[in-house]
Amino acid sequence: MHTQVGIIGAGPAGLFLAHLLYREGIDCVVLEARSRAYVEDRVRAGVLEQGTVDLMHELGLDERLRRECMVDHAIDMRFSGKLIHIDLPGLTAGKVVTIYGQQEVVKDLIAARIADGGRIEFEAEVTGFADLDGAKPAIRYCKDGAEHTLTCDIIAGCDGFHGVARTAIPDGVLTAYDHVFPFGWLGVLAEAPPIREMTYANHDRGFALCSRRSPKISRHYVQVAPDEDAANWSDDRFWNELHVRMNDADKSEINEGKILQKGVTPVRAFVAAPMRYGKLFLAGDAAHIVPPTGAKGLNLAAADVRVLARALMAYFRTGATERLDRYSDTCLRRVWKVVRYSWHMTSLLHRFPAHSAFERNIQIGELDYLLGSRAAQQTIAENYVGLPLEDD
Ligand code: FAS
Ligand code: PHB
Repeated sequence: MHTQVGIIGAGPAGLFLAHLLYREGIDCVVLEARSRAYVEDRVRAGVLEQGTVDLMHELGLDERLRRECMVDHAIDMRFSGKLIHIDLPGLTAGKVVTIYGQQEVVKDLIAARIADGGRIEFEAEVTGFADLDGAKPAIRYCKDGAEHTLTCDIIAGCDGFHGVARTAIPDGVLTAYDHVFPFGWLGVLAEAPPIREMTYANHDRGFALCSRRSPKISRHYVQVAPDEDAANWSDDRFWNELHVRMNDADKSEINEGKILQKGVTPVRAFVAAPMRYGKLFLAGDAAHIVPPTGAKGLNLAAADVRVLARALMAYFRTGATERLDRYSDTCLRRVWKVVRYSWHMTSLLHRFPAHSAFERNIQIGELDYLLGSRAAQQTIAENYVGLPLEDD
């Protein structure tokens, strides 16, 4: 079997890329290791920058998003009994963020691809490659117990941090930048109305975040040890800790409810450069992981594949390779700005076990400065709503 672009992974990166290529008449096949039900049920991100919402609109896929999403006009930060309210549109000439679960984005993208007759092979695990830097690159994958080969003109590695594409690049080609934070996030999805604003807390006992997925579904997180087992946290223990860290000790604000999903996510930053080897191009989590504090992972994946799709359009239409040759540098400029912002938000809002009293006071001092500085709040706001996309 042959296709112009072999895409590994049916997450946001792979699915957005498939739609962008289909729109340009470029043939592609998506190979996804998991079942459709599995990828559609995976609870992850929830905050969409305007650029990601615009992409859904450009692809004609935003009808349900517009009907079901929430729009956030502010974020709050709580510390030492104080409240920082960051007015997003007031500080960014009218910009806001959209709340719509990643699993809903994935459902919409999959349904549309299948309706268009697009090829998505589920339960098709990629096991190897051939000729990545040659004239006939190929993907080997396993499906229904049989080995298959897909020959491609180009391969897009959109298979996430634990995928196989990045590891197929020979030693000595990639430089990996890895920064693991000394804590994790215990996240829950709960059947409970969210509080008024997206709210972060830097409490002596640790970070907490009260987020949302809809007017009836909350998404909350508390900082835990990096190797914490979610089984150690009963529902009561989670809710009690969240009330305390959010300065809601009298439980008058945060609504409790049935917990639908509970899990621990590591907090790390990772970047692999370059995001290309021969005919293999990496996009999304396959190339980089941003600390979840910035709510950027999905949005960065969408930004990568916008750049890749534009480069592939030029390549297949005219044979021009300039945009493909610039792909990695173009994406990495945005990646490092977004990693920096997410690293800063993580450093500002979490309790670091190894912090000295001096470092703890520096952290509180920075929050106090943010409380009183429009300029400092504008910096957070312009990154939170999403930096402008480069006209590469
Ligand atoms: P994905 O990981 O979404 O998709 C990769 C796909 O490739 C998967 O479906 C996988 O099954 C498939 N795959 C892997 N190996 C394969 C193989 N060998 N063959 C075929 N297919 C293969 N971001 C935020 O902004 N906010 C959050 O709160 C947030 N929470 C997160 C929680 C968790 C537990 C995780 C893991 C990530 C979270 N993220 C969050 C980041 C997340 O949203 C990613 O940035 C986003 O999924 C990136 O999309 P993709 O690059 O498409 O990778
Ligand atoms: C989320 O809802 O998953 C979320 C929201 C804001 C963040 C991180 C994650 O900063």
